[in-house]
Amino acid sequence: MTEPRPVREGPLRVGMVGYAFMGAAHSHAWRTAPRFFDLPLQPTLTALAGRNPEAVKAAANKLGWESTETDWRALIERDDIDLIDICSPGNTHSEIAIAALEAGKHVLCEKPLANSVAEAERMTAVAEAAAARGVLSMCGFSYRRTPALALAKKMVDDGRLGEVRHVRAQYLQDWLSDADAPLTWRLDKEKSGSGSLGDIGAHSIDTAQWITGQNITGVSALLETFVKERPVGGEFVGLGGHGGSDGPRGPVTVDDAAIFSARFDGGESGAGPIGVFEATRFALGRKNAMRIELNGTKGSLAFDFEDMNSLSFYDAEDGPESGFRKIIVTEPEHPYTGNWWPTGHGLGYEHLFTHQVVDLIGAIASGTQPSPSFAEALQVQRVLAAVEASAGAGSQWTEV
Ligand code: SOE
Repeated sequence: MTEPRPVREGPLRVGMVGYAFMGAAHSHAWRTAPRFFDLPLQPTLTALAGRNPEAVKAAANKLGWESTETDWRALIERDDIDLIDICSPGNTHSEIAIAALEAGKHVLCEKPLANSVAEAERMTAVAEAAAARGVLSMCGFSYRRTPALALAKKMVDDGRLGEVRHVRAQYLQDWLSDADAPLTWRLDKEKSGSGSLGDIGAHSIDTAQWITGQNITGVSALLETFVKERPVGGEFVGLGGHGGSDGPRGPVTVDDAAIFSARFDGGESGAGPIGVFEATRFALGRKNAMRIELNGTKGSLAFDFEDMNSLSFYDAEDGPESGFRKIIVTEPEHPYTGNWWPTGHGLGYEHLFTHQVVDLIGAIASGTQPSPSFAEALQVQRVLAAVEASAGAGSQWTEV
């Protein structure tokens, strides 16, 4: 932790790299945060960077950015930018984040932090040196900012579950079930680092470690690529789309699905839970089922993002008539929700990103390390690497 510094006030001038799915979600967050939260620093959408001049201008107009750059290096050189927000594919993260931090810009970097442990280690070393100079960084594990998951963490911290014995985490989507869905950058290992594992499994890993306050220490894993070649080009819709069955096809170089079992380090008590994880884009009918269930010595918690405004809680102390009860996480006392709508008027996916920038702005203003830090994201990266190593060695138990 860095020592708290005097509270800063004024603008926080943001420069963002990339403007697709994550770029749109982050733009919405920067625009919306000051309208619903009292912020110590006022974000301005100062400049957007992308390689194609026409496309980046069109995106800037649509998403509300004041100016554009066609090279991220130019963004970093500008003295009217305080923070670089990295929303480009994983293979670009380390170079941009390191250059930005060394130039004295705060950094928000999409997850997973990098495409390899070596890159993530370099980023973390630079981030720690920058933090000593008051230049801060955070990785965008946005699900931490889901009110129901933030409440789950609080309940675990408050001891409502007792000692956690089981972690059961699944991240299920189905947008690759169509064998003719196009070959996009998310299916290219060079650009994305890995497939379901890093894109969505990373969220489950981070969420599980954060809620339990424990690190994963070892894994045994299986990875599978069901569709080995996909159409090049084609109609791209949302994350997937349809590429047509007759044109040229190229190789899918990442996993379509990942499953692994895991041990946790036990934190202060030493007796850690065991975990089961599953990440896939082939679970037909499951659209964004980011789920986690925890069973402890005193109770259980269950969450599914497809019903994101609620959390299920089983309290063993309720006696023989007890059952899972559904907490609608929209009360003013619940995390983040008091700044939005009256009780019962739920939130959506975009709110996670708004909460993320609210927390980041608060940390920058007070000079404290935001979480997840690059060091926390490096631990997730190490778990991803252990999963790949284990799967490559016939599911052999692999220490993180
Ligand atoms: C971003 O946080 C992200 O992980 C995307 O990269 C996934 O594709 C999405 O489905 C969940 O959010």
